[in-house]
Amino acid sequence: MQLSTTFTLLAAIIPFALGQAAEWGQCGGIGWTGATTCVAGTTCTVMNAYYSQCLPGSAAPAPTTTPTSPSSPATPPSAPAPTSSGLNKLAKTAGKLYLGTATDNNELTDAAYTAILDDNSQFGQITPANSMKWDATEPTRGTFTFSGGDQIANLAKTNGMLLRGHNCVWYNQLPSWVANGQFTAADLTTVIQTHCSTLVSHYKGQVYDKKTLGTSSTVSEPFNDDGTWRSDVFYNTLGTSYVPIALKAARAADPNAKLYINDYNIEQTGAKATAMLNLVKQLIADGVPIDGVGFQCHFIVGEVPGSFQTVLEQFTALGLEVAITELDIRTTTPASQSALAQQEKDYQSVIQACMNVKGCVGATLWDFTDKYSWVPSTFSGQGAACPWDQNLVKKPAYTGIVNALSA
Ligand code: 9MR
Repeated sequence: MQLSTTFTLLAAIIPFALGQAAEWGQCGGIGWTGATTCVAGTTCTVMNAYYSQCLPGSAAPAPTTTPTSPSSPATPPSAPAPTSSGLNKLAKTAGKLYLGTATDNNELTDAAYTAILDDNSQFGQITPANSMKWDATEPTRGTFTFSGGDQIANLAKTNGMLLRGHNCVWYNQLPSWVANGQFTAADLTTVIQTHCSTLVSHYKGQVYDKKTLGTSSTVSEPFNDDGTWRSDVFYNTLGTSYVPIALKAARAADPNAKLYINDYNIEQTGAKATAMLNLVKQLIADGVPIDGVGFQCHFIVGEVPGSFQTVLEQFTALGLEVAITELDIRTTTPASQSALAQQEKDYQSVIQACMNVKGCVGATLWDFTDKYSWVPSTFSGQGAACPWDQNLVKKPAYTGIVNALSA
């Protein structure tokens, strides 16, 4: 699933009555030739110009014609009533789908860590940090291994959490047979289609509740920071066409999965955000399935971009949903008291931007504790990026998130 996109899987699919789309099924959209009415108890709802879906409830009558223009941003499904004051419960109370975290398989033997991870009042969604990536799932061509990803998917199911897949197509963590494959365009097309299709099919319906959305990255990090396309095996062999190839394969594998593109340094107005906007506009114009854009939000203390909310709104204005997919805010270590105080403000402002944008469905921490953060091994002398510290104790950053979710 790593073409810097994210797709959402709807859980259970109710068998559909002849001539009517099933609950959660597609019921309209440009190019759609299937059923345009929904089974009883559901309503055909325009998600965007290219995708209408049968959602539970009986509000407006189902459209009988194909929409021809983009609709308003998708509204997150209503959230269950809160039962406690953990981050996820607060997020749901505020109308978001979830507050989630990344996790990794090697962390799951740490009982003190899993005691927090497994608390679904804190986290309502998890993303596997590594175990659904290409090197983990198809290490040799045609041989798929899902054991690591399944462990995370099963954890989500056990804990009543949403699952965001990560990812179909990404330049990084590719096995050498892909990265150095010397493919023809036709061969690489087949390789992408097989990988995305097999991966998305395997996790089809792997979420706990049919009323909620599981998500997976389909395409990740297609751009350089200056907004030009990243040079990798996909772009160098197929040009920009690798993006629709992956998205279409994912949609075919699970029509109910929401498809996202995911990137970093698109959180502020500028060349890279503009490149992503232009990409998704083109995908929509071409009828390519795309449901949302993920903003990774790997930030630095004191440097959270002021234009983040504006950028989120530029994407939701296209009828897409948006999500914060990999949030952490790093600083020089050891962190000073003033840095931790600034980090609290920074977490609050990032979450507040999502709160202020209706089409922002939720936020995912890129792990919740400094104990397992990717930052120190990548940025020498940097770290302390998460809301819980090395000892699994909450930092001021936690309060910043609570303040935004409670505002
Ligand atoms: O958290 C992941 C870390 O364990 C891996 O070593 C690293 C390798 O590339 O990938 C990290 O996750 C990345 C994510 O998949 C995509 N966006 C950037 C994340 C941080 O590097």
